[in-house]
Amino acid sequence: MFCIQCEQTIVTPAASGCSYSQGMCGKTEEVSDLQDLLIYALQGTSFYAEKAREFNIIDAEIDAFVPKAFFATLTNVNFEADRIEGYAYQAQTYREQLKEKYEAACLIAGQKPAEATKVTAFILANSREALLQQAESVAVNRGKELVSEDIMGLRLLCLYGLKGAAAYMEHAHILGQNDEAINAQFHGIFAWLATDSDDLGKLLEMSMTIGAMNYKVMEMLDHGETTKYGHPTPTTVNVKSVAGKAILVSGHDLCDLEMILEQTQGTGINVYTNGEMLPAHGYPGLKKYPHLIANYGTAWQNQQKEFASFPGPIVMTSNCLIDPNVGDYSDRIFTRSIVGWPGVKHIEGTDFSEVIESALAQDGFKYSEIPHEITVGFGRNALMNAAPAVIEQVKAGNIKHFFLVGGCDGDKEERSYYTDLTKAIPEDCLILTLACGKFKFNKLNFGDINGIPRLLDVGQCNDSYSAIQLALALAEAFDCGVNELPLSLVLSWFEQKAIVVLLTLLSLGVKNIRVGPSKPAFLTDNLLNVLNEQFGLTMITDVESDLKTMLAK
Ligand code: SF4
Ligand code: SF3
Repeated sequence: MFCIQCEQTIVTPAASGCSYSQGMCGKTEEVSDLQDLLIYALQGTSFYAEKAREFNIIDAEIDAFVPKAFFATLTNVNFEADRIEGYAYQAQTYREQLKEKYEAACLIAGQKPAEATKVTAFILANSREALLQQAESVAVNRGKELVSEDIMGLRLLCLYGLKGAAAYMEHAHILGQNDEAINAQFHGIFAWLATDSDDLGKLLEMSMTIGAMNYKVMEMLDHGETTKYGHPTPTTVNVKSVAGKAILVSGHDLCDLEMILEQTQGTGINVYTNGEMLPAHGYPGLKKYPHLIANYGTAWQNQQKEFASFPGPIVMTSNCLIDPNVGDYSDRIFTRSIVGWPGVKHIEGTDFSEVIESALAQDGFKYSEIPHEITVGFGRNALMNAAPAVIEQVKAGNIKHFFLVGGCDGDKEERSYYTDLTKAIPEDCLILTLACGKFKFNKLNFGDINGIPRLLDVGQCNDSYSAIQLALALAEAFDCGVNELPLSLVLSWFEQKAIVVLLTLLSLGVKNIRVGPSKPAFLTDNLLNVLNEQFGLTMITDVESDLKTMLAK
């Protein structure tokens, strides 16, 4: 096993990355190895998906499958060996289908078909034992002895970045969005990564291409969310429990939440959001349900404690899932889509009656707590509507600086930096936030600047596009580049979605981003130096000195 894709990876003097029998996240060696085989098999599918396009052979089912199955290998998504293995065999079947069609088209056109490569000639063994023996040859760090750590780090940066983009593609697909140009580019990049390039320049360029592609993916995702559920509007959300039966919905998938809200109408069951589902309260198409009652808990790393004390079923619609056996709620948590944990009930399709039955059979909350309200819903449209007032306050000297403090949450103690930073940001500054890292400070009272709330919650990590749009609008209003704005970005990373959002920002030319709490273990010091020279990217240090530097801008 070798996996180094997330912030909690095991790094010791003897090992860089999770490489023993189990990853820090609970992913077993077996699952990790099967995930490597799955990725390799998918790259073979992408190879022929790209080639077949030369003859306009496009298969929508396969185009949807590849990013979805790739998403299953993202941190804290799928821990089930059987399902990962099933996806790998499916990828191989799809590869052969496309190959056949492509070669037939070549024959008709009198053209020589592309020669088989290692990845297209690879045949998955037909037993688990034999598969696991094959895994080492396709591990994500295969051939590490042949290349420098910098090259390997860049390969992984590209692979993990593309994985993040695949996750966002799948989120967009669920919302009914699809873009042929993105699909074609995605397959091309995925197949290219399987060639194991050792060209530093090309790999760096590819990382920027992935970031730029992801910008289009995020735009598509934003379009999907806002056409389906309307533009989020500033909305207050209670973060305390309300007496009554309850269902908790976590993850990023708004469609699942909508189905649950529809199916629980009139049952007396209250629906709570958790983690990255919090921004759902801002969407007109979702907040119209009065039983979308409140938000419960904080970010993913606290779920074993928080889910354990939730008196109803929990639905995990996407990342991030951690071991449900620790908090002893594995019999009342349900997974959806690509998410999986051995022994946990998985729901396919659109029928949530099992979840509803589970909610009715459990106690629910006995008492209502005294409400505590926070405000969400500063999506793209709301930000644009607020922009003239914000610009006026900047011109009047009442708003001096903007901070975007966003990204993933996590377990490490150093992450208190983000709480301390937001507390220390002067009162004449606005703070934009997005993704689950916001739970480090979103219940604090930041007040307002002449009616403009100082903390603006833009939404999920999926909504990074909205924050970029505000930055572009401000730059236009002040007739300068984004880098000239009094704007500082302080990001927190944990998994591969954050990696691709960072690549997107870099590909857009955004400079001087700070990232924390620690550097991705797959990035060498050399690579960080390159990113620092080209983009001014730095790691966070301490609140006082970082703030001083940022405010001096
Ligand atoms: Fe380790 Fe993270 Fe990979 Fe899990 S996802 S095995 S914690 S690097
Ligand atoms: Fe959080 Fe997983 Fe990254 Fe969507 S839910 S930001 S960590």
